[in-house]
Amino acid sequence: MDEQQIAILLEAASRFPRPQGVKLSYGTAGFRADASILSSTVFRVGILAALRSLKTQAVIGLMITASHNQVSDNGVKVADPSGGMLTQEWEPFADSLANAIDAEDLVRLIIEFVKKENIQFGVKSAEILLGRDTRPSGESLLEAAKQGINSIVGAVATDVGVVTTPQLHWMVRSRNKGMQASEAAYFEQLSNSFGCLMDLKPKETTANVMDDKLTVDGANGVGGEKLEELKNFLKEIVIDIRNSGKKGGVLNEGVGADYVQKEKVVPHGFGPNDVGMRCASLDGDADRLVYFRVLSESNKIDLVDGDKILSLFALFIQEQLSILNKENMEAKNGYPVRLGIVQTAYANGASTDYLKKLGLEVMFTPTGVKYLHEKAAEYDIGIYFEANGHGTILFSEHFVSWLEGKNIEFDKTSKGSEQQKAALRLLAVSKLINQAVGDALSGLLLVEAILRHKGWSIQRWNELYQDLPSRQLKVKVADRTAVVTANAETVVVKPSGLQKVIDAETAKYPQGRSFIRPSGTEDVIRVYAEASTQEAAENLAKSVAQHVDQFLGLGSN
Ligand code: G16
Repeated sequence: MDEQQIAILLEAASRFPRPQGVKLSYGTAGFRADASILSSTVFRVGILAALRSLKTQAVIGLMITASHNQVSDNGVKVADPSGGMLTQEWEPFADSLANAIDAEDLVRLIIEFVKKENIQFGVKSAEILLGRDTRPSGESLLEAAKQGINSIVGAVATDVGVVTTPQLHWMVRSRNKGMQASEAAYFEQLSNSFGCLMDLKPKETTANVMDDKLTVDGANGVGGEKLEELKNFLKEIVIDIRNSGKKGGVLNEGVGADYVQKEKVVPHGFGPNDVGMRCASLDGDADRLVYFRVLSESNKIDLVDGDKILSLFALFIQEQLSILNKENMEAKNGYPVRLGIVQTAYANGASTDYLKKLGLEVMFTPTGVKYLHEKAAEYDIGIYFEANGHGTILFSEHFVSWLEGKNIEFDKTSKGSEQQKAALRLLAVSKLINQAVGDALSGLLLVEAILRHKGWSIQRWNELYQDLPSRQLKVKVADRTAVVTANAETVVVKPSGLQKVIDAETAKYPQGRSFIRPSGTEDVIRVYAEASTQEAAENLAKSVAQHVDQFLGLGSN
């Protein structure tokens, strides 16, 4: 780094002083906090993104969002060249940059890191795609990010405007693959592959057993707005969008996937007229998706969560593979496709049992798609989902090339056969489902395509297995970092003695299971409990929360 670069950085950094007494950490999905204290953090992440682009010689993404958090919060996360999350190896650097005391300290850290990583300046320019969700604080924070990027000589910031988080990740991935990265290209890819799956529907299910109409809760965020545009490209599907933010509702307040999944009640804007209908809910930046059915009992829903979306996808993929393999496995050149499932400790126990009964390999990782994604990428087809509705399906490049070759072969030998249709369906899924990150819009279209393929109603889908009753609570504590967990967050290592009391509480309930973990996006400890009845799950969650409070809390429970 030359003197001129150092001088530019010092000058720019002095315009973004760090607020006193705030310690931030990169967390489950980037930095998140009250928007009013984030300018210096976002400025510094702008610098980090530019350095990452120089290091990888590829396009990097920077997204301003706090996803499911309240509207007054905001956050920032970085997308790597693959379109996935920032490599975990750089997270400690992100932490130290965000917490650098002043401009001099910041520049010292940058110089050290540039040397350690051998980042070359002036060889190639850096490019960063910038996106933001609809939060009112987004515009000024985006400006801070631009200034961070501009303080690295040769770095260019391209503002793609208001987008969903998965759209930005998709664009980064596409750009680095030399493909079109516009929003129009995204809508086109999703609608074309959805159309392809519709064309390949078995004839006998075209007489509809299901309702064509889907009603979507847009969380008063960017997802509803984008779905309004996407639906113009779609045939064979009627989508009614509510809570699109146009009528003045507040982002994530009594609406959205996080609210619906955690509280298991109808979101605002839905009511008795919707009883029995197929409904879906997106979160604030449209990377999570859950479905639900309004029950006649006031305010209650049947929740169809990420685990059930995962199960539907797994079932469909497994069916297509078995059609394909009928011929393929008997032939000498059969491809032993490795299909893997990845879940977290939040997965309902009944979903894991169901997936295992299908004969599938199920793996567990800690919470956060960055962990699930990494595991799923080890398979030819890796399906990962968190119960909260965040997930996707990854197809290895090797498997996609094999499928493409197979399809050409079928064209010559058995055009229009069931095997060819299965190959084409799998290829369409690999294009429809976002390969970069969990995406509520592409996930929604795949659910809709599979339900139409099978002629299933939401009720039929929900009957795949019956969820064990569960309850989630949060506990405010003085310092959430005091909780340290192990074994994919199922065991508390610190504070010592807490796991013992959780075990003792859990043992009191048939089919009881409970764990706690520090949130990576809010200042709380999360408590999860599952048991054979709803009352038992509630009681177990409550007593574990009380113990957490006694060990670490503010004494409010
Ligand atoms: C983010 C991550 C998700 C994760 C969630 C957990 O969601 O992207 O993978 O499940 O955080 O949050 P916490 O650590 O607070 O439990 P989102 O939708 O807020 O970006």
